[in-house]
Amino acid sequence: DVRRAVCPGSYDPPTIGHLDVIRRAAALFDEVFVAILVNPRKQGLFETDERVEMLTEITSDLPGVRVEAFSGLVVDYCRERGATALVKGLRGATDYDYELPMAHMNRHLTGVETLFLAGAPGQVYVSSSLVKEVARGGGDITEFLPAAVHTRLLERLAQQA
Ligand code: COD
Repeated sequence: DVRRAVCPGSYDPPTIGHLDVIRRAAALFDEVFVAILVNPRKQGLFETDERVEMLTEITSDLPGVRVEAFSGLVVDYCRERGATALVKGLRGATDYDYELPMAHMNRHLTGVETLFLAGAPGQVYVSSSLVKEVARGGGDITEFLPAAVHTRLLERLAQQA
């Protein structure tokens, strides 16, 4: 039996925190689908295609990991891919409060389980939104992003300036 999991998120852009969760999920499951939510109501800094490219690049050393975009409900995406679990990172109580209702609702909908991985201690303050805010202000965020993502973020902000 092939064990499949989904790591869903916005990934705008992917950070070292995201990558840590994906790596650890890949060590636990045969196949991991990194699923980028297409949200037409929320304009991100990066287009969906760009997020797919970045995640594909930074996970290229991980066999069994695939990157895709999805829209609609994450439980339907899981069903289409034959995945029985969602894997999410927990940075702290705020993530927990946000994630718990979704975990219950998703299990109610299709029986899909949610596994929480404790965020790596040195990375629990890393988020896409903070990284973008600090980078916009000219702060150094090199160590929080995979190198390929860091380059793209600086390029994008320079374009906007
Ligand atoms: N350390 C550990 N984990 C981290 C870190 C870090 N530094 N940074 C991020 N993470 C984790 C987050 O906790 C989260 O689990 C995941 O990485 C993705 O984070 P984001 O910010 O990119 O993505 P979110 O939180 O905006 O994604 C939300 C979803 C897209 C998963 C959610 O909205 C969803 O499933 N939507 C689909 C529609 C749906 O099914 N809705 C009903 C749900 S009941």
